[in-house]
Amino acid sequence: MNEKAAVGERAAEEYIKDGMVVGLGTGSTVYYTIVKIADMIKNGLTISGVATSVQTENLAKSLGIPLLDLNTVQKIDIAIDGADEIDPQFCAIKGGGGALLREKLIAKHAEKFIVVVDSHKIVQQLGGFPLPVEVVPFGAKLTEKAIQKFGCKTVFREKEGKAFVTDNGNYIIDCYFSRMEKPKELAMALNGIPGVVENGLFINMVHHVITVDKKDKVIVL
Ligand code: DER
Repeated sequence: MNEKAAVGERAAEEYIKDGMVVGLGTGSTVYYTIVKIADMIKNGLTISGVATSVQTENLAKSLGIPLLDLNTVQKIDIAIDGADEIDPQFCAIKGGGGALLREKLIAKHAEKFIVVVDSHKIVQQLGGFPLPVEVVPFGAKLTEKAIQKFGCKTVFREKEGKAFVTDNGNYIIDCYFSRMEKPKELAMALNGIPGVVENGLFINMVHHVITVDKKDKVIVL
């Protein structure tokens, strides 16, 4: 079974209604949601999208999904996105694709935030996946030192041998924690460091998770 396709498409079928403003996530799982939405538009659905990355913006445009500038939007009815890890309390780590800042902004302002993940993303405790932290380039090495004080190994993300730069012109530091005891407190503390723009911990934001159970059945949690 292609779990990504199954959960991605289910999200579109389950939640997307005529007239909605839809937050379009970033990544290989929500890709299937976006393709399904385009298909539904071809069959008469009317929605507008707000994209969480340039990558998603290009994908949506290529599929004929109408997009709005986020600053012209009064309300986001629903946002659908993937995640790198999510625990039973629906705390998630996102940012594997480097889009966490725009994803978190849109998720926060959406009336409903849906996460689509294949089964191996469901974990009992966060931290197996490194936590992405977006930092401004100015003083980034000093910001990294401040982040390390939280007990993690840090690696500046690279792409094709050069520093990875986000859609917002910032760097990503991937933070490896042996155990992530208190994600909520960690998220707040990290954002208190001057130079940190945002982190990939999505706490108390997820309304529903669509995944696959042990019997290969798509379920909505
Ligand atoms: O970068 C992100 O936050 C993505 O949503 C990521 O977390 C999920 O990407 P995937 O669906 O390709 O695994």
